Amino acid sequence: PQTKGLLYPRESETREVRSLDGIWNFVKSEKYSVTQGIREHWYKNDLSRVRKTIPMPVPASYNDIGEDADLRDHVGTVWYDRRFFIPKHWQKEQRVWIRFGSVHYDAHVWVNGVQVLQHEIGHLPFEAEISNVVKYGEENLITVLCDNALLKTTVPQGNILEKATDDGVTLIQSYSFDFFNYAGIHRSVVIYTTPKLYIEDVTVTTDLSERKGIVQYEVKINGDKGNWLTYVKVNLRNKEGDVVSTTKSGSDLQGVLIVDNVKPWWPYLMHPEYGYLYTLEISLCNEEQQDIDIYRLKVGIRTLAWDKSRFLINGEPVYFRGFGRHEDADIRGKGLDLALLTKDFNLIKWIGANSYRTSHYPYSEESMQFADEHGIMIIDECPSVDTEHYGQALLDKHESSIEQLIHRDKNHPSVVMWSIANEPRTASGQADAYFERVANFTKTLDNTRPITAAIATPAWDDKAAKHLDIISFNRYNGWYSNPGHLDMVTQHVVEEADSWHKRHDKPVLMSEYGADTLEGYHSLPEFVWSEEYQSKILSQHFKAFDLLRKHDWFIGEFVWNFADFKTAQGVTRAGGNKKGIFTRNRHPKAAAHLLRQRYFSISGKL
Ligand code: GCB
Repeated sequence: PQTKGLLYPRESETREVRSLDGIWNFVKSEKYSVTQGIREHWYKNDLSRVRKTIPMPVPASYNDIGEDADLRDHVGTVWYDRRFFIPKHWQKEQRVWIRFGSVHYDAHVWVNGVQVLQHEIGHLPFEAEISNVVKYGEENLITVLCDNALLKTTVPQGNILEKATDDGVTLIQSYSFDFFNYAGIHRSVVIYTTPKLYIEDVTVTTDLSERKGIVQYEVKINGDKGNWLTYVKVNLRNKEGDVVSTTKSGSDLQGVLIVDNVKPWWPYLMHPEYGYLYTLEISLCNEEQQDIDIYRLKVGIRTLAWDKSRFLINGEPVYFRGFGRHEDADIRGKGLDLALLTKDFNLIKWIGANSYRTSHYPYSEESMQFADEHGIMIIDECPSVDTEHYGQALLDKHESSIEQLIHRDKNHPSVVMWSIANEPRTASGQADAYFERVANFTKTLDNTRPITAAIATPAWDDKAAKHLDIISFNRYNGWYSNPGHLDMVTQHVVEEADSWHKRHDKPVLMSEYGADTLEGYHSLPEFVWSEEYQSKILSQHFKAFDLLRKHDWFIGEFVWNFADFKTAQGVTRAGGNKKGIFTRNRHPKAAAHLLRQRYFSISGKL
C-alpha cells in the first residue's frame, strides 16, 4: 500500500501543482482481458494509433457518458491517455510527482511507456515520483489502465458470471450491495513538485486544557540531506493569518504548540463559531534559516472521548443528526464535482444535520476539507460492504483499505469515528476472529477515535459488535420488514436499540432507516413509495428516537439516504434507490421539510 506521504497536493513557496483534469482519450477493451492492451503495448504510444478513441472527461465515471449500454455495463478494462508538458525549469532542484485522487477499481499507470504505478481498491489516493521518467521542456504521455472487476477477494467483493446472450456470451458483474459499480478516473489527477529534500508527511493530534489548545505534531522529511543541518519550524496561524503559536528555532521533527484563548473546533450548531480551523505552517529550513520546503495544513483543535454510554466532543455529549450518503450524480456517476459538493454541503446545513457516514467507501479529500470547515462530523467508512467468505486474502486487503484511509484522513478534525464495514455477514462464526483482527489493527493505527461498523445482523446472532466501541445498526422497519405497517415501526426500533445496548453496554446509534419514495407520487392514506409514506415512516422513527434519547447511550440517527442514487438494474429499484430525502438532482421531497424541522429542533436552535 501507498502509505508513505500522500499529503494533499498544495502549492506553496516551494511547491507547484498542475492539474491534468480535462478531456482524455478513452477506449474500452473489447473483451474482459487485463492483458490484451498490455500484450499489444497500448501504453507505448498514443492510444489513438491502435484504437479508435472517444473523448472522456476526467474526473468522472465513464459509465453514463455515452449512449451505449455496452459502455455503461462494461466489465473489465478500459484505457485512458493524454499528453502534457513538463516545464524545463522543473528539472533543477525538484522532484516531480504524479498523483491520482482515486481510480476505481484497479489502476495501472505508465508515463512515456514506463509503468510508474499500480493501485487497487478505488476511493483512495496514490502517487509516484516520476522525476526520472518525464521529459523536461517537452511533451509527455500518460496512460492509465482501469479495471472495474470485483471478485471474492476485492474490497468490496463481487462475482463475474459468464452468461449466454442472443449473440454469444457476455460477462456480467454481480454484487450484493445496491449502489452502481461506477468506474473510471473518479478524482483529480495532478502533477506536482517538491524540493529534493521535502516534507513527506505530517501527523497532528490535539487536546484542550482549560482555555489552552494543544497541538502535537510529528513531521516526516524525506530525501538526501547531504551535509546540511536542517530544522523544522512550525507556526500556527489563526483565521486572520496571525501567528498564535510557534516553535523555537532549531526544533525537532516533533513538538507541541500551545495556543492561548483557543477557539476549539465545534460541530455545526453546537457553538456559534463551529468548524474553526487554524493553519499549521511547517517550514523545513537549512542552518541559515532559509526555507527548503513549506507545507500548510488546516488544523481543528478538539478532543474526542467516549465511554459506555456517551460520545463527547470538547467534553460535551454529542447527538448525531445525519445521513448515509453516496458520491453519486447524473452523468458524472462518482466523479468529483465541486458544484455538486458545494450544493450538498449547503443542503446538509439547510436541513440542520451535523454529520454523515461516508457509506460505503472513502469520499473525496475535497469533501473532507469541506466537512472540516462546515463543522460536519464524519463517520469515515472503509470500502468493505456486505463482507462474507472471510479469509486471509480478503483480510489483507480490508486492512490495507483501512490503513490507507487512516493515513489519508488522520488529520481531519471532522473525522470522529472509523467505520470498518457496512452490513458484514456477522452471524457467521468466522466473523468473530476476522473482526477482532480488523478492529485491533485499526486501533493500532489510531486510538484517538472510536471504531464502529454498521450492522444488520440481529444483536443475538451477531459476532462482531463486541470488538467495536460504538454500535451502529441498520434496519428498514416498515419497508423491508413489515412493508405498509407503519404501526409496527416505533416499538421495533426501540426494542432493537435496547437489545444492542443490553448485550454490549456501549453507545448505540441507528445508522440506516428509510423508505423508497418516488418524487411527486402522493397517496392518502399513505402507501409504499409515496411521499406521504416516507414522511410517516420518518415520524414513526422520530417517536422511537425520542423515547431512546432519554438514555444517554442512544447517540444518533442517520436517515438512509441523503439523495436518490443509481443502482444496478433490478425489479426492486425504480431508476435507482429512491430512499433519498432529496432527489438525485438535489430537490427536496416532502420528507426533507419534516426532517429539517426535527434536526433544527433537536439541535436546540430552531
Ligand atoms: C442497506 C444497505 C444500503 C442499501 C439500503 C437499501 O441496508 O446498507 O447500502 O442501499 O440497505 O436501501 O436497501
